[in-house]
Amino acid sequence: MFQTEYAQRVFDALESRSSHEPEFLQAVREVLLSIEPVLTKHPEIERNAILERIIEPDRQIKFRVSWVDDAGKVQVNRGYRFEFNSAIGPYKGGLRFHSSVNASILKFLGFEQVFKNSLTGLWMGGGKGGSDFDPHGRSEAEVMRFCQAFMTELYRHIGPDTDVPAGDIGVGGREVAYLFGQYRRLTNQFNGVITGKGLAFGGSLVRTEATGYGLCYYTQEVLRLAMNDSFDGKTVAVSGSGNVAIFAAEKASQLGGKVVTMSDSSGYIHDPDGIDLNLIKEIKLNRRARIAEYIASRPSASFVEGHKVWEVKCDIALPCATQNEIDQADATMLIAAGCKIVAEGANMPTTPEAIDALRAAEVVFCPGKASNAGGVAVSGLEMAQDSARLAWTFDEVDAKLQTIMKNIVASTIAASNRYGLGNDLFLGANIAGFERVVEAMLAQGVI
Ligand code: NDP
Ligand code: 2IT
Repeated sequence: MFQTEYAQRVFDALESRSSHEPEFLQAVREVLLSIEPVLTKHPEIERNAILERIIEPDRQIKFRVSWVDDAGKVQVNRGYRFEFNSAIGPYKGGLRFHSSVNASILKFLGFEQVFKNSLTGLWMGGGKGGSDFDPHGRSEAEVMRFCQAFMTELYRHIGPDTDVPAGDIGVGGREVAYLFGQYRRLTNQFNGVITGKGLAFGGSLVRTEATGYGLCYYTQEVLRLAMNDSFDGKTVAVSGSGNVAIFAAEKASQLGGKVVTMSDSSGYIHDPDGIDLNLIKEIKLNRRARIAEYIASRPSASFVEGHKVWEVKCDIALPCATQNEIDQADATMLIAAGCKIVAEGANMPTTPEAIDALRAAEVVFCPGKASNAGGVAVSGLEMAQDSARLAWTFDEVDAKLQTIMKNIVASTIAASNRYGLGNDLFLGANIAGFERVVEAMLAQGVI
């Protein structure tokens, strides 16, 4: 499967140790396959056991989270933080609260985050954490008590120069605020220990919108360079209806696209007239309700239970829900329907077989660690503002986000060209992200 003996050996060893961690193996395999030209050109990577070190988290923290629900019953969840790599900055990456959370999923996310954060050009290492707690259906008070219990263990491991969490699935502004409050109470410190905070207490403008907006800025730049084209007049399929999906849909619409689908874990809505985003925000952000409620107010729309959005014809596909949500059959449908570009807003939403199918069919494929880096990039800008004790305007942060996303496109294409791989966004992202971390690890010695 691998061209180099080194990558094969490292992957085989990982596979035998981590056979119970399929998502982690999937993420590592993709990166190792992509960076083989770098291994061949730079034998010092093998001499210094960089691969062996980069696939092993610096630190793995697992803890019990005990809390009391509204009925007075004691609940126990698992909490985690995987501090993956800090060669280029403090560990940085989100917290996921979802019933499916386990070590494999958080290790894949932490591993991806190392290279994503590297691509932003900012000083951020990689980490990820979370819990198998499911906020759906929980009261405000339960969410607060859970977040306080979670932070009561996590606080001793994190800090503004050590490890800076943020949101991810199931963790938005509400949860970040409760987590921050408990950190402040326990440490008696007010600092930039977590990003995605409210604007009243150290948050950054544009952080809420950043992942979705950044995804569209990235996609817009790729459309321009690869096809001399734009969002204008394009039909866009978005999956998910959370933080990333909503603001991807908003920016895609602002740039002239027509977003016709959104989804949640129960199914998808199709609105051929274009999704009414104010209605979606009311249902998903204000009422925290199910997406099916959309059709009650929109006669033009339909709800398809238990299906994925990829059966709807589109020019641009923006998967913004979760990992492995586009499989080979979905890719085949997208290709047959004439989809031109798939840009990942979620982390690893496309299976390896689907990526191969899309690339073989010359659908432009934008890998998440590049295309969804806008969220963590603005987290990095929030850290900078917190350190400086000042706040930039919306336009200042938005302009910096646009520059970062364009730079990611440029640096990934440049990396791909350096290795004679043409303008390959997929290989280039893995190579460019990897090279910077390797440079820092080599310079800093055996750690
Ligand atoms: P949210 O919790 O705000 O929204 C998640 C959305 O995806 C919801 O619509 C949810 O539906 C749906 N979803 C989640 N899990 C599943 C599943 N197993 N099957 C089907 N649908 C599912 O999360 P975000 O928008 O923040 O995150 C979405 C993706 O983007 C994730 O992959 C995340 O890692 C990635 N990401 C997030 C960033 C951020 O800044 N927030 C930054 C970069 C990437 P339901 O409500 O029914 O569960
Ligand atoms: O996957 C991601 O990049 C995030 N969930 C955001 C991480 C962050 O630290 O802002």
